[in-house]
Amino acid sequence: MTLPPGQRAVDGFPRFGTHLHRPPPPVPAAPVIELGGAVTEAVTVSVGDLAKLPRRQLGADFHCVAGWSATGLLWEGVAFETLYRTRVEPLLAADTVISHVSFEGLDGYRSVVLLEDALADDVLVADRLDGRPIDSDHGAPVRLVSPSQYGFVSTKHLCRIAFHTSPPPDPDRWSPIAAHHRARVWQEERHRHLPGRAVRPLYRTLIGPIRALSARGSRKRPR
Ligand SMILES: Nc1nc2c(c(=O)[nH]1)N[C@H]1C(S)=C(S)[C@@H](COP(=O)(O)O)O[C@H]1N2
Ligand SMILES: [Mo]
Repeated sequence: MTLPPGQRAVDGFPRFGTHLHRPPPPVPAAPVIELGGAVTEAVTVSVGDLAKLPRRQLGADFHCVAGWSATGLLWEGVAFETLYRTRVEPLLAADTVISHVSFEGLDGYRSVVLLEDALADDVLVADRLDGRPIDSDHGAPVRLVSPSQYGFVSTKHLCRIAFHTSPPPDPDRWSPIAAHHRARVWQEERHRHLPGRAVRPLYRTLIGPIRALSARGSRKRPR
């Protein structure tokens, strides 16, 4: 099994976000995803309606920027491209050129990617993992999954997608661990200002403690 540079396989699929000990947000009774930003009119798509768009399955490994990889996951959902072409493009004015997309979670989390990366073939708005509805640990009711990019791109508990014609303001811009704006795992694009290799040793020492802190995350995935 080949993993991207600097990654190591872990057992199972830990809950391993930046939220650590915080419990996952409750799932609303009638969850929706808001489509907003540089659209002529913001709309909401119910998660139920989303699931009726043409569906696809995706087998992939999942790579956290801290260096662990969960292998052999099976996701199911709707390609982001399908959502974009059918629900977003009709809302764009003729002279609007989208360059960036942000994905926001019910817990206030947000990731930003280039539109061209979001439209890649392996980017899904997923509602199932390994044959079951996605549980709260992994992003219920729906999450983004972009396995060619580091895990921080894959916003869980997705509730809003915003479309931008220029890079949205980034409060973490000057942080040493500011997210790389492409975050491609095979290019080891971990951070914006630091070479990917440079942070490997530090992260490696943190994986154990982070995993322990991430209360529900130490559970092994049933096979
Ligand atoms: N809403 C939300 N999404 C999130 C995060 C988060 O804290 N909140 N953490 C990100 C990070 S850093 C990683 S590695 C993955 C972890 O996914 P998992 O908890 O399913 O393992 O979720 C990403 N998506
Ligand atoms: Mo991560």
